[in-house]
Amino acid sequence: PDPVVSAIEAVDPEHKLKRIYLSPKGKQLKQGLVEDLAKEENGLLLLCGDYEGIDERIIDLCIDEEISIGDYVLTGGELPALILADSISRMLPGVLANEDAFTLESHYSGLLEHPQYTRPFEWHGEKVPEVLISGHHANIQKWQREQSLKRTLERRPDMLAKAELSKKDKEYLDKLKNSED
Ligand code: 4H7
Repeated sequence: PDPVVSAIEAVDPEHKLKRIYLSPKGKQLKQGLVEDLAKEENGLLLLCGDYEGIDERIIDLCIDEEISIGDYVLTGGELPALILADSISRMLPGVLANEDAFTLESHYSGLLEHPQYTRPFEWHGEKVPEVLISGHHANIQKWQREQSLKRTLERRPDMLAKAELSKKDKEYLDKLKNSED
């Protein structure tokens, strides 16, 4: 254990950083945890294990939090560390080019995102939905919200239980569910 602990202490001699170990048996990374970690004032220390991981006593004595990026096996904790760093850095002020896009789009609703379209209007016989080129902002927002709800119901119904849903959202979902049967 000594070389690993020497490395940790060289980086963070006074234990000012939140020390995180990336491992498959950690707490699963979710957007809520990303947002909490983004608020961490002093920054993070990310420790990556390779081969069979590290001596459990290092985790017991030196690590604040053990995190997994999901239920699959990798050869090392380096890619999980990069994924964690990416998810957190996009929450920090000044990282995304468009600050407005940051506040609007990354406010995490707990729903899947609606489809996106670019130009041209028609491509390989496929058209962009008319409402999106109408210029009618309110109708566009309504369409996008409904697409998010529809996709989440179809692909990740488990997410709906925790999502922030308005009365209108719930009415739309009921309509979809009733049209299924
Ligand atoms: C720490 C402990 C993270 C790091 C054990 C790391 C998946 C994730 C690793 C291991 C990781 C994740 C030991 C797990 C050897 C695989 C065959 C490196 N894999 N190993 N096992 N999901 N691998 O965040």
